[in-house]
Amino acid sequence: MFATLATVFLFAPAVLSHGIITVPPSRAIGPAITTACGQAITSAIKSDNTSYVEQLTKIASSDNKFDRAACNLYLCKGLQFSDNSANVQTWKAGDVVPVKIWLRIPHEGIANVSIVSTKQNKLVGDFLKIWTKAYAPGKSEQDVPLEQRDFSVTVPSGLETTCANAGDCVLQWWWLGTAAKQTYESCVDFKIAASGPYRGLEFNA
Ligand SMILES: *[C@@H]1O[C@H](CO)[C@@H](O)[C@H](O)[C@H]1NC(C)=O
Ligand SMILES: *[C@@H]1O[C@H](CO)[C@@H](O)[C@H](O)[C@H]1NC(C)=O
Ligand SMILES: [Cu+2]
Repeated sequence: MFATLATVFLFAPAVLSHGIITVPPSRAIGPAITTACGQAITSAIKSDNTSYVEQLTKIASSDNKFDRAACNLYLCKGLQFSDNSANVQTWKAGDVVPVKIWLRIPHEGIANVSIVSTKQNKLVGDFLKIWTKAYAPGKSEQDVPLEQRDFSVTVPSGLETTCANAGDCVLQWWWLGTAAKQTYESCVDFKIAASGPYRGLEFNA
């Protein structure tokens, strides 16, 4: 009995992998992802929200409810804005945003943090963080340098139009375990607060 339990615990981390943004709150499942991506993807993310995209792609290929046009697994793992509209961060240029990653299982590789416009799945502006090597080394979360999983980013200027509306942009953390060939993504929904000369008036209103 004990041996069986020990075995379960030893093997659990290999099944439950690998990383997700925990601060600010990141995109999670809801009814919209089931409509777009099918029940199999929803169930997979429900059982492990740190899983990698290649695994989800495989799962999707055997679910005929997977809608390729509506579900881009390479953008926030297919997680949908409409399931997360209650969790939108409001930022303005210059804000320093603390970001925490739960790096459940490391796989050494490369990573970056960027703003992505969701309509085009395109990078907006420069990378906010970039690791061109040696991201997430070691065997357990403690082996990963703290600055790779607990850092902050500064909200750039110039997003006032592109990211004015919730759902148009996400803050995306992207990580590729180069040897493992596993891609991880996690997204935070945000909008840029209206700013400029009318700020005082709004305040008084
Ligand atoms: C991810 O799953 C963990 C439990 O394993 C949970 O505590 C956390 O809230 C989930 N995060 C998201 C964004 O779904
Ligand atoms: C940064 O992340 C994107 C995904 O948004 C990825 O396609 C790209 O290869 C990464 N670039 C670098 C230099 O890490
Ligand atoms: Cu792995």
